[in-house]
Amino acid sequence: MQKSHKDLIYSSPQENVPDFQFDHRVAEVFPDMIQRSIPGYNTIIDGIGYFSTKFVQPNSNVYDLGCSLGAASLAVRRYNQADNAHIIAIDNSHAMLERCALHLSAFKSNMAFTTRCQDILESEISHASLVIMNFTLQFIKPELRAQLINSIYQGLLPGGALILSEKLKHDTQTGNDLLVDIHHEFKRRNGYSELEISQKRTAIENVMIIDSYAEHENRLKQAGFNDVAMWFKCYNFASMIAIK
Ligand code: GEK
Repeated sequence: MQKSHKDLIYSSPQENVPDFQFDHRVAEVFPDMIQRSIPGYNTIIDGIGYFSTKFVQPNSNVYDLGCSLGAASLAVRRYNQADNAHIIAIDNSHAMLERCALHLSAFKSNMAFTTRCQDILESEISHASLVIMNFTLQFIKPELRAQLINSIYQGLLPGGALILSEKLKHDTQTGNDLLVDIHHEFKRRNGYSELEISQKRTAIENVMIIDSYAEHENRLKQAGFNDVAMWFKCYNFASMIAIK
């Protein structure tokens, strides 16, 4: 494993905060950034590994879409013994994928893997027993999300599942403000300053557009998933499992 550094990207004042990008600077600090920013991240990764034992079928594909450094793929490979299953980890950030390949190859497993530097909107999903989108859909243009969920549904085998984790918007202003506030408190307690929190917020606001749970559930149901369960929620972060 390569060493992960402390996330200090937004610790000094920036005159114009540019839009957030998954570049080399972010890849270098990503494990620290994601741990200190997403409540329950480790629980979700571990849950993905556990669920994979229920869904991964022999001779099938598993897709990790927007894999970053490969934490979800690693959990699946750690938990899973399915014969001849293959994991395909996809990310369009070269910096992320380079490190992901190193992480995955450092861990021995029966499950073969391929890494692909590709836009997930252009990735063919086929013969899949499990598809994972762990905090990735929120970075896809809202108008393109339904088509992506439809193509995942089409590429899944009967009985296959999509695990979808997202930051959520709450329907009412007061409720939403409370969830945003407690999430910021979570970040403060993890050592982020007010400046870091507010500059990160500015950087991400045009890049990460979040939906409500109802919007996700409707989109998943429209695509054909008739069993959608929210299995994790903490503050405004949730993970759903949608079964074909
Ligand atoms: C984890 N799943 O640790 N095509 C491919 N990749 C994309 C695209 C796209 N169109 N858009 C964004 N990404 C990971 C965490 S991070 C979440 C996922 C976060 C990639 C982007 O490069 C980044 O690596 C990832 O999606 C989102 O379980 O940082 O909040």
